[in-house]
Amino acid sequence: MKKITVRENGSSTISENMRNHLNVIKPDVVFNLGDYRIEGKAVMERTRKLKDLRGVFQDKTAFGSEDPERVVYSVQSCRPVSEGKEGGLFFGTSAIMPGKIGDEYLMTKGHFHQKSDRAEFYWGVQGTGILILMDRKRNTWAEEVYPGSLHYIAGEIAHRLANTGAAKLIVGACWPSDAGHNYDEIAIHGFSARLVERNGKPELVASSE
Ligand code: PAN
Ligand code: ZN
Repeated sequence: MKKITVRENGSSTISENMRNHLNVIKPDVVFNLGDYRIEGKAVMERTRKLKDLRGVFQDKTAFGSEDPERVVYSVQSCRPVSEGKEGGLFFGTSAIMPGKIGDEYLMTKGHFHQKSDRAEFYWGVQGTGILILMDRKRNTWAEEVYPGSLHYIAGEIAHRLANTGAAKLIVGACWPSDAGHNYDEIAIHGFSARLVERNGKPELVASSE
């Protein structure tokens, strides 16, 4: 993981010394439209392997027969301010590998935000997938994700991405720097529906748990 250079007081590291009147400067960060990598300052990356996703997939036998070191997804994020700072934004990408565990598509852990009223935008960049959403009453629904699709995830809505295609799924995201992640609720109670392949197609089915 790359070290993030964010100042103690949470102010932006990005080009502060270049903010002189009438200066025209290069951006400190670039979203590379060739490989969809974020390059530049204050960029960090986290990779999730199967061993990090115990309890996420329903089919424990299929899960157990897989290589725990298999990479499921990675998240890059540009964090110009400290995590937790009110008023800032983070920009990120999630890249989810294609494949299934049993009949369930590879997917992210999923979370509510720690400050649970904080919203987020997702947008489809490459590949095809499904954004699984769940409200506080445990109603679960989903939106199709494809290049150009735009998804507004309101506060109090848990969210999880699944790759239903044959290629890597890449999704952009923008969220408030004070949103945080609450993984515990999903780790304990899960979503109330699972995304499985039925007759070659993705289908949301009520969880048996
Ligand atoms: C995304 C997610 C990313 C990985 O950046 O963090 O897709 O999913 P998990 O965090 O559930 O493992 C986001 O929603 N940020 O708020
Ligand atoms: Zn989120």
